[in-house]
Amino acid sequence: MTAAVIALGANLGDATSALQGAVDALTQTVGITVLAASPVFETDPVGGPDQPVYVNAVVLLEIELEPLALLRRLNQIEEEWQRTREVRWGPRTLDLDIIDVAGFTSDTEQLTVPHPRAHQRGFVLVPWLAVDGDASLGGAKVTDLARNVDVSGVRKLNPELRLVIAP
Ligand code: A4P
Ligand code: MG
Repeated sequence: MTAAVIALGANLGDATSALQGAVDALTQTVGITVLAASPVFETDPVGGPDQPVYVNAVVLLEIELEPLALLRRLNQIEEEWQRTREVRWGPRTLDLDIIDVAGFTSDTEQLTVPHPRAHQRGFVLVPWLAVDGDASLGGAKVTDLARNVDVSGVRKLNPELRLVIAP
């Protein structure tokens, strides 16, 4: 069993349903156990064209799959939500990124782990800390990383929305 951290994001269509749908799909995948999910955050878009606000969350997994098999499964779930890729950092119905996999690194275009931009993105670090206050990334504490990042555009939904992990 290997620990893995996944970031979820969406800003088109019924974005919160897409995040919940992704958690449901992960829960139903052989070789994946969803251990915990952060609350859902509303976040101002970073980069890309003028686009709607996002919802973002982070889930903690235990995987018995190879990281590339996990990536393929994430891409499949994105496709189930009609994910298209037109503009870099553009709006999307569902984005599932592998942030970190315990004991694993990869530096290819197909799969870069740890995720090369996670350490500078409030929309990843803040939800991650909300589900794991002791998290670390590439040898740094996520609390320390978050101190050096502008997190003003990251807001918890009110009332708080938690993704449900079905048994
Ligand atoms: N790929 C390589 N490494 C990974 C990885 N660790 N996890 C490859 C997932 N995929 C990885 O992915 C393009 C290719 O990256 C895939 O084919 C895969 O093999 P993509 O989902 O089309 O691209 P992306 O997610 O748009 O790219 P990128 O550069 O990872 O995006 P970022 O940096 O995550 O930015 N603002 C807010 N507020 N919230 C957001 O969620 N997201 C982005 C995307 C921009 N601004 C945002 C948000
Ligand atoms: Mg992505």
